[in-house]
Amino acid sequence: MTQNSQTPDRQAYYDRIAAQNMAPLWEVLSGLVPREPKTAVVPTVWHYDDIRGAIIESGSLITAKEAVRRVLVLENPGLPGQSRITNTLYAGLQLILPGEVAPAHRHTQSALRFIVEGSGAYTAVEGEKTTMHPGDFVITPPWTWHDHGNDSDAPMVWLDGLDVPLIAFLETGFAEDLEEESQPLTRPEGDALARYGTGLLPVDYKPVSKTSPIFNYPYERTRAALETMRRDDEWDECHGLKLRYVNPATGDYAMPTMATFMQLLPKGFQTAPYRSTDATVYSVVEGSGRTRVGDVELPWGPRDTFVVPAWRHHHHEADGDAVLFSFSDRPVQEKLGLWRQDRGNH
Ligand code: 1HN
Repeated sequence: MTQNSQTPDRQAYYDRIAAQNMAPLWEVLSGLVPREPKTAVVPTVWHYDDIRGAIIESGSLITAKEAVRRVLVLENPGLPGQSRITNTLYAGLQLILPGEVAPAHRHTQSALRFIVEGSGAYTAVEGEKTTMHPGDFVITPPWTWHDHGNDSDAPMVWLDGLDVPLIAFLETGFAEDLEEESQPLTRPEGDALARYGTGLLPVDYKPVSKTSPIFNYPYERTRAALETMRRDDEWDECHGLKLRYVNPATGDYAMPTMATFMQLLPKGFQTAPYRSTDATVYSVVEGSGRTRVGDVELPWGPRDTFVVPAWRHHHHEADGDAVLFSFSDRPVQEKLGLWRQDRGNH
């Protein structure tokens, strides 16, 4: 699939057929069908200590109500101005101050929240509130009413991950606002976790959506699972100890378009080289270390966010025990039979 040479008569022909809304495939074929994924996404880290000042400052510039969602978008420097952290995913850090409300709306984009700083703010989804704590993984399924509020006495910051670019590509975005600022609550807090998140399901339960019915996976439980499992001392050479969040009603990923994971890398662990076709966003919960993507070194510590592009060899190094949350578009790729991984250097 080599590029063909341009001659004056060919160019004249291309100009003529362009007027008929046609173009020669042979001039673009190799770009359309690359030998392997070529990505504009650049490996990047956002150090929380460096950006926290700007996040807090946004709180004095605009209210959550006026902003609707007061978020600093984490823009991949390889995709400037596109509100993307990867080709298919959006990420941002959202600030909500004590007493504020981010008004209720719904949209077809799926959202995840991963709590980074503060405790005690809530999100309400389809009539149920959940109080959020650092390390909790919280879901807003497509087309569900959601509003956030902070009844605590400290600012709260979380990482938002959405499939916004993917939905834009598919041209399937719809959204609407609720008339009231906060939605009416119809179920007690903790109802979903009790109903679906204890290894039990209501006897006649049939999944009503492609998203997990659990909408807060508390860090306390996730961390305890990792801590108990580490006693087996069985470490995957590429991942350490890595768990995926699951929809208990189907066994599938918790969300239809975004896979979410939590992994433990013990003190001093260095993972083996790995790559996969799903560009992945990481949020560091505990510990420090670095991820090497080719020649690029991404040093990280607690609350940092970093992104590894698709199909780029990388490995992680943990200084002390480290816990990493991550998400990607892997469920979409798997359902289309496209997902690939490469464990090792060759
Ligand atoms: C959104 O609805 C939220 O509900 C956060 O908190 C970030 C980014 C793009 C589009 C919608 C939220 C968003 C968003």
